[in-house]
Order: sequence, then C-alpha cells, then structure tokens
Amino acid sequence: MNNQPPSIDESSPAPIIALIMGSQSDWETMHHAADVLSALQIPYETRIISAHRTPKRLYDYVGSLVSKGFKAVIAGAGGAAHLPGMSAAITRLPVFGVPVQSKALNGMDSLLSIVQMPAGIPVGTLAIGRAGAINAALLSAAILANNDDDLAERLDQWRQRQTADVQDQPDTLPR
Ligand code: RP5
Repeated sequence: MNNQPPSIDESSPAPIIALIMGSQSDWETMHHAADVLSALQIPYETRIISAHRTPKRLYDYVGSLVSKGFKAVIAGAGGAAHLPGMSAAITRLPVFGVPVQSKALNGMDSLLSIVQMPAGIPVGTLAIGRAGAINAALLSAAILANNDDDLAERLDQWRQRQTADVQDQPDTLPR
C-alpha cells in the first residue's frame, strides 16, 4: 500500500492528471487513485488544496492546469466538500469528485456536497471512499484512452486481469 505522497521525479513525463485533496487526512483514501494511475502509467501530480483553508492556492493551481497541459482533475474532499465543485468552476477540464468518508456523517455530507452541482458546472461524482478513488482514476484513464492507443491497451489488460482474478467459487471459511 502506498501511504506516502509520491516523490517528484523530474525525469518522468509531464503530469496530465491533477490529483488534489482537501487535507493530508484525505490521502488515506486518495492514494488508491494514485495507485491506479501509477499502474496504468498515467503521469499525475498530487497537491493538498483546501477550498476553505487555502482558497488562493486553489485559484492559482487549478487556474493554471489548462495552460500546463493537464487533461483532467481528480479532487477528493470530505465534509462540506467544496473542492471538486470549486475546481470545476475554475477550469474547463473534466473534474471527477471523490467524496471522502467523513467521521461525523460517514461521507453522506461529502457525497451530497459534491454531487448536487447546479446546472452549468459539472462534476463527475464517484462513490464514497476507496471505490470512488479507484473509479475516478479508471474513468480518467477511459477518457484519455480514446486518444491514446497504448493506454487503451494497458486499460484493457488491467480489466482482463481483474476479470481473471475472480474465482468461480468462494474459499471455504474456517468453522
Ligand atoms: C475537508 O475536511 C478535507 O477534505 C477533509 O476530508 C476534511 C477534514 O480535514 P482535516 O480536519 O482532517 O484536515 O476539507
């Protein structure tokens, strides 16, 4: 399990996915998206950006993504989770929102904050928690694969491996 943000390697290709989160505490969920992006060899960049605590960082960073060649944003946040929606307000890039499971309301607050966007500013909202983080990465990959045959091949292989890993019958449990 990758529990540390990846170190920046200047020799790696320029990032095309911005993987942002509202707090260090979100990394426990969002590293699952990072793991999938790494497995599919999609270059990404991670940032902690809070819509509430660091609004200037949000405007500066998300506002610069198009000119830097990024293709999509994955944004994870919990509670009053305004990061995905505000990111979508700032950039025309597709934004995928991951509701982080909150302590107080189990992530329902995060989910509703992210999914209930007003018409005109879309956020593609995924499931609460780990599943949402993984699927945000896979959805980003699926979109990028439309214009990248090598990535399409890697994504097909990833899906075939997943299918092959499902056993026909359950293991017997110890009684
Ligand atoms: C949100 O508040 C973050 O996205 C996080 O999920 C939540 C709690 O943040 P911390 O208090 O753990 O920094 O902004």
